[in-house]
Amino acid sequence: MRTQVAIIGAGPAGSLLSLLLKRHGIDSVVIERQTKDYVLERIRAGILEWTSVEILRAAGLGQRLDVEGHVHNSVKLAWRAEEMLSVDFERLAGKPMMAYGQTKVQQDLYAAAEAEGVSIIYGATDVDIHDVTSDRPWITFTANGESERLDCDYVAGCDGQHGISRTAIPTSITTEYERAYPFGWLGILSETPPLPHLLYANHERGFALCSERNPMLSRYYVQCPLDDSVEDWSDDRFWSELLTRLPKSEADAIVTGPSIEKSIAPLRSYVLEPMQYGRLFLAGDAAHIVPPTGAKGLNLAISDVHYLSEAFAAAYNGSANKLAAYSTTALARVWGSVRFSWWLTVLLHRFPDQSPFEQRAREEDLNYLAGSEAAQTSFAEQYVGLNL
Ligand code: RFL
Ligand code: PHB
Repeated sequence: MRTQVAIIGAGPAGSLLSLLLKRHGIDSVVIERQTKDYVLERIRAGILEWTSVEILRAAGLGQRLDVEGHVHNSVKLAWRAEEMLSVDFERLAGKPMMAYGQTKVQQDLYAAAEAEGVSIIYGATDVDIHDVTSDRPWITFTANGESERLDCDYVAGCDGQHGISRTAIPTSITTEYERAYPFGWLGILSETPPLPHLLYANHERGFALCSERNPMLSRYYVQCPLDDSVEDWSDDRFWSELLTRLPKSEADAIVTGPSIEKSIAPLRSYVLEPMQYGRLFLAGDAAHIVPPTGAKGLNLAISDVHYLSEAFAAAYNGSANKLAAYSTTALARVWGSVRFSWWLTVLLHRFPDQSPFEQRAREEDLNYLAGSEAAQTSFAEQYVGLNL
């Protein structure tokens, strides 16, 4: 087989990249380890920056998003079980954000890929990348029991946190930046009406977050110890813990019900530099991970592939400058979100070894945010997403 761009991984980064390339008349083949249903069933992100909404619309994926996406003009922050702040995005940053689940984004991407004849090979194993420092790289993999070879001009590594693309870059030329956090998020979905706004809470028992997927589907999270398992958390225990961590007025407004999904995710910040080696370009979680506080992971995957598709288009039109600058361009935006999600994680969680001094300092950070329009403007700009 031969194509122009071989894309490894058909998550949001890989499948969106294939569509954006198609818009530029560039062919690609996407190689995905999992089945299509497996990818579609993963419950992950829920919040789109306005920049992401615009990129998805421009890629022709706006139809359902504009009907089913819920535009939010603000988020609320709560601390000390009583203080509350609502940050007004539209007024302070000039744009809102949108609640639209990653599950729906992925469904829209696969539907568009199918309608437009993008080639996605599911269930591929033993994927390996060869000769990326030559101008004729190639990929090998096994699909349907057959060994396959795919020749290409470029390789896009969009295979997420546990992918293999990253390992094709020699460690002698890379730098890894990492921060692991000593807690996880226990998340549930419940078929109950959500709060009308997003709410992040710092409480002495730990962080809590109220979010949504649609008018009859709520998404809630509580900070939990890393070694907890979902079996430790009955629905009753979850609701009681969530409600305890929220100010009373918010807790009173929450409608509880049976959970339909429950999972625990560890929190981690990670960046690999550079995001390029020869003709291999990394995008999305393959190159960087952020803790979910601040909702940046999916949005970075989207902005990375926006930059990468523009750079490939320019290269096929005879100008390689954007492709040479891709890693630097993408990393500038990545670090903005890495810093913001790290800051918000530290601000809102309880660390097992934190001192009373650190907690008071965090509360002061929140008091300052509440009292300063300049601080809220800075928060709003970063939450709704920096410009491309
Ligand atoms: P993905 O989605 O992991 O997709 C990578 C794909 O590559 C495949 N793959 C391989 N394919 C072939 N060969 C191999 N060797 C392969 N190895 C892996 C995988 O099967 C997969 O299909 O990465 P991508 O496309 O970069 O997208 C990144 C986002 O999925 C991720 O950043 C977000 O989900 C993070 N995230 C959030 N991001 C937000 O912007 N807003 C949020 O509100 C938000 N909430 C979250 C989140 C992530 C969470 N978890 C569980 C990690 C909430 C949670 C709980
Ligand atoms: C979600 O709805 O899953 C969500 C919302 C906000 C975050 C993280 C996750 O910061």
